[in-house]
Amino acid sequence: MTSNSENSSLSRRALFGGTAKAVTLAGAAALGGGSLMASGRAEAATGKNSAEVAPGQIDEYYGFWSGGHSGEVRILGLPSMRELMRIPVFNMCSASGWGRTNESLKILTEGLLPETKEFLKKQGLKTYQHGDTHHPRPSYTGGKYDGRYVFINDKANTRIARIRLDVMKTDKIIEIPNAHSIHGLRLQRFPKTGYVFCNGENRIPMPNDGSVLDEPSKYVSVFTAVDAESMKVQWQVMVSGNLDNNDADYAGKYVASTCYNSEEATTTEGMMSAERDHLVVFNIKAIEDAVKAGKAKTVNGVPVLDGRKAAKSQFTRYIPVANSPHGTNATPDGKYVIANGKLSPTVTIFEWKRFDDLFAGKIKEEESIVGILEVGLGPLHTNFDGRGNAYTSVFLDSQIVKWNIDEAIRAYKGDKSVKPIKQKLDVHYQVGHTNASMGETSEADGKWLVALCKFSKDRFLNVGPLKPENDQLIDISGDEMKLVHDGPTFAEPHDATIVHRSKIKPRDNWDRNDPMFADAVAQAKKDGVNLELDNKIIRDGKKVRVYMVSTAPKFGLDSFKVKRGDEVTVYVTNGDDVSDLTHGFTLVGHNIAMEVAPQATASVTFTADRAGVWYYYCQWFCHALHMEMQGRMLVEP
Ligand code: RUQ
Ligand code: CUA
Repeated sequence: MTSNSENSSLSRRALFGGTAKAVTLAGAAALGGGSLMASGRAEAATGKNSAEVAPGQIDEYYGFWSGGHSGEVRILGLPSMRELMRIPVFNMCSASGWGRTNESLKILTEGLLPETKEFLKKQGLKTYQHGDTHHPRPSYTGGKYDGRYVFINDKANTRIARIRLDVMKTDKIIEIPNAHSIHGLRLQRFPKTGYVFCNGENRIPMPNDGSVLDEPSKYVSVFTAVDAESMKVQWQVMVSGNLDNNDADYAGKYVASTCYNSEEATTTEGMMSAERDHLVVFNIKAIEDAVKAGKAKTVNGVPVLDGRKAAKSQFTRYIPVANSPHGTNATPDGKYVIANGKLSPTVTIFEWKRFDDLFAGKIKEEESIVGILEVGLGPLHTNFDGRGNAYTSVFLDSQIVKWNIDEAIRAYKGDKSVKPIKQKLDVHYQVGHTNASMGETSEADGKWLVALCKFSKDRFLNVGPLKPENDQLIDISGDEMKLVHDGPTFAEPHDATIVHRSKIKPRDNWDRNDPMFADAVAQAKKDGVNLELDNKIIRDGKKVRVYMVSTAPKFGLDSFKVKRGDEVTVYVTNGDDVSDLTHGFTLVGHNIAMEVAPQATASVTFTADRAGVWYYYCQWFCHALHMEMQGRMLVEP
């Protein structure tokens, strides 16, 4: 029915209709023409902070960067903005063998739903091959980073993952039942993490088994709480509208989430038609009590409560805010939470403690709002310096807007003597998330801010039609923000968290008792093999287990022989107890490569179905004789 031209004339009408929404969208459309970027380049300038990290010097902060649709997480050093490491999470990694080794495949498969496993098997796959990471969040104890984990969502395949900060590797991945694409992800801050709060963005039928199809009024979206230690889903709450971003308070009582599409429509126009959407507030205690009292229904093994608007439950409150809010950010003093307008040029400030009265029925929804401030076109996310200032990323204006929280509240009350907006800084271009050093903790230190810009356009050498994003570093230590660095990044860091290096203590070498390779240790024990000393081939019917120790520059076995059709598992243990001495194992022509870091064991299983001579070699440069670190697999026909 709708041809392309009808679609485009319809959207043109919407664009030039003259409303605030239309202006917002028109800006987005103009982007394609490149006419929006009138702002000149901000000159690099040095504030009282020095962004220079000389050769041999070490950064003061870790930055945990999402890798967007690359499916990974990256570690950057700040202020240098140097990329230090990539942590494969939902993606397959050619270098480390993530997605190919037995250890990583276990993590990538064990948390999948049974029907997903079945579906993937029919596609000839063991797991999803990609992911879309947005929100990397380090764990808390008492509102401060505790250096245990980073959690991250996968919007594409409705999963969440946990990364261990002692080894900087993913150790758990689970798929969330009853939800459809996990977008917002934040953590319980107090007393500790605690729960991982996951926003199911899209609305679907529950259960989504084909019995309901094109009846959107029957769809729901769900809010999920996962236990951070066991990585098991604890409970879910059904919600009206589409959940976007959430944040938790500093008291362990509430989580707030922006929620768009109160219209519950399935078209873009429909989703924008109402003037107001919501901030949904979740009452953790009320939810826990109801789950304990058995008031939840069980769907796919999970207790589910009805927190939809019409249910008028004690689990949720729906506070009207201007159309399609996006980011939700809790202030580090523990007092406020801010919803960022997106289609409205405003940020809305709510006071956490008023939610007590709201749930007690003593105040109306709107009365939990203590401020509304106009910041510019397209506010998306806000972060904090711990000195009472907020920094909001404004997408369409391509600016970071610095404003004072107390003054914004006073201005809202009618005080005309204050000017809450302190500065607007051009960024390049179309900024999404912004994050300040320690800004999501009670220890916000106000030194650095990053602006994760979605477009780089003219800022770098032209690398063809696909351009990098631009992650900019801003010094916020003084009265004025100063742009100090441009950092090109590949698809697509949505969000980042900046953690002082004192909070994280990674290991140098693996512990031989690490759970990552506990299965290999257990199998070796059964085979009477000492993984650290023995080079052995164990035949067990058609299964062959090859154990070898790699010590620079030699594999424990120069060759091993198997029969065509054998199921072969190769276990390589890195016997070098030397920092930074990683080995690898690449088997030519077999789709096999794996990383074996100091004191680790890694393993891979395959069918030896190609008769002949096949070399394996170490792909991680380890020694002057690294090229000679090789051996042969001999496959009998
Ligand atoms: S959302 S650009 Cu996926 Cu974090 Cu706001
Ligand atoms: Cu071992 Cu290269």
